[in-house]
Amino acid sequence: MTLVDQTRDVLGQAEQVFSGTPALEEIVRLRDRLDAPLRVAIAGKVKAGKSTLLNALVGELLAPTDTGECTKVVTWYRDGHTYEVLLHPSEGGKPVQARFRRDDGAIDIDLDGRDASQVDRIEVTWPSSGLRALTLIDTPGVGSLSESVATKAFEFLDPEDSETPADAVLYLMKHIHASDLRLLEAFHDDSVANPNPVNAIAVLSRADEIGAGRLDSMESATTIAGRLGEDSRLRRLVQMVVPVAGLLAETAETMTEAEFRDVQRLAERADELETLLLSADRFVEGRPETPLTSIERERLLARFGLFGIRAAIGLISSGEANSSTSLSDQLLAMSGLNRLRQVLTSLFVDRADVLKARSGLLAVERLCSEHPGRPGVDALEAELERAMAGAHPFNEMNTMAAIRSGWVTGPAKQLGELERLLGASGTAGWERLGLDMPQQPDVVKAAAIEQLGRWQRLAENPLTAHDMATAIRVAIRSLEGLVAHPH
Ligand SMILES: Nc1nc2c(ncn2[C@@H]2O[C@H](COP(=O)(O)OP(=O)(O)OP(=O)(O)O)[C@@H](O)[C@H]2O)c(=O)[nH]1
Ligand SMILES: [Mg+2]
Repeated sequence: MTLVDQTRDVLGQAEQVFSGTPALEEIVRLRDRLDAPLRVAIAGKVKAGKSTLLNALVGELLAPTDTGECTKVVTWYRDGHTYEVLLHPSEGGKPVQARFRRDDGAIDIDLDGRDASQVDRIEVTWPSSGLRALTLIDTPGVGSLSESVATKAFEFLDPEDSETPADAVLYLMKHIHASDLRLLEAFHDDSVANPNPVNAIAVLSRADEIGAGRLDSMESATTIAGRLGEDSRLRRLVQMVVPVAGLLAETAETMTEAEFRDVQRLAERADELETLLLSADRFVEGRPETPLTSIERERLLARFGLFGIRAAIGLISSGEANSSTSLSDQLLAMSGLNRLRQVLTSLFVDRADVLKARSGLLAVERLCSEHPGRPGVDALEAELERAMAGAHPFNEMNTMAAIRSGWVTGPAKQLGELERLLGASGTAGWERLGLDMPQQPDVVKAAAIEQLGRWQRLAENPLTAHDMATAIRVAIRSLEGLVAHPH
């Protein structure tokens, strides 16, 4: 029986235990979630670049990145057959359909006179291949605006308080900051392991701004992200830190021919523009003899950022990019979005069933703890315990979290290998085994057998510390799984 089927059974049992109570509705919703795409929330401080990154990931300009009322409301973007926008009122009750428009920018939603505090969330259904595998949830920035918006984002990410809408989170940050860590901690729970990095990835956002627009900005961002990824405080909270220049990625994904031509015109005068490109103000106000008007330049700056304009001019003048397609491909590669997509696939999409099952089981656990005396709750809790303890993917997650929290100690290299075996860098066989690329099943199997022997000897060695041996035994099970079903 798969973990999802097992979760479906537990939810079925919960439905009986809570029939006739308000909790029933939530349980039905939880069951529907098992068949729907994984839900990933994009969170972070105000103006961290959340909506921009969402658009880049979808490959369309959907989420508004201005200062409108809608940026203060939690907004879901999901794939579907028709275009629809639903508003869920804060006071509860049925969602209402909202009018919306879309010209050539973000979706412009008419809140019909409501302000952000009167809308609990907006649900946008938008037919888009970029939303097929993941439903994305854009959250209002935490840390300024009004207190109430900030509090809402905290509640939204805290499974202890309410039904958690997200199975995983992408946390955007420009720098590591005490309040960033607090927000991340709020998203984690203590039931599977506390804190648990399995369903969180950090993005070092607006990476192009790190070197003040210099062309080596992305390299600096990669170095900083690597260092942050080694930081023990962060390692307890997220699986990894990926640098992304979201604006560049968004523009690369949605670049028009007219924009390409504008950059081309600038590139023809690349030499004269050098001093103009030293700062955004100079670029916009620049000399009148530049090929574009200052309004055109301002628009270009808003789309590409200073780094993006420089990079694009460089690629065109050197002849590396001679069409809008080749320019957008190269800017995309530079932006770090491809890497983030890879990470999302191997850590979230490929593991979607486990993460969804986890959300479902944790929600039932919370319902049980809220209704301790209710008939049937004890039996349900026992069933829950069986499902949680018996599932190897959960053991892998717990062990990974234990290593990350410093509860398992040992040589760093060994711990790194263990994490990888447990799926920290992806759950495919070759990723777990540390092979360079996808391999045929017989190659995976041979490598798994070789590594299995080594870890078994280590687990049996009386000098191996107890916690380490326990962790190794979980990894041994993972290896045995690969030997039986190499993939
Ligand atoms: N240079 C640069 N600017 C960016 C980047 N990402 C976003 N921006 C700009 O930063 C501003 C805020 O971006 P948003 O995507 O709206 O940020 P947000 O986190 O959604 O903001 P709130 O929802 O208001 O908290 C916009 O003007 C973006 O164009 C980036 O990677 N590089
Ligand atoms: Mg936003």
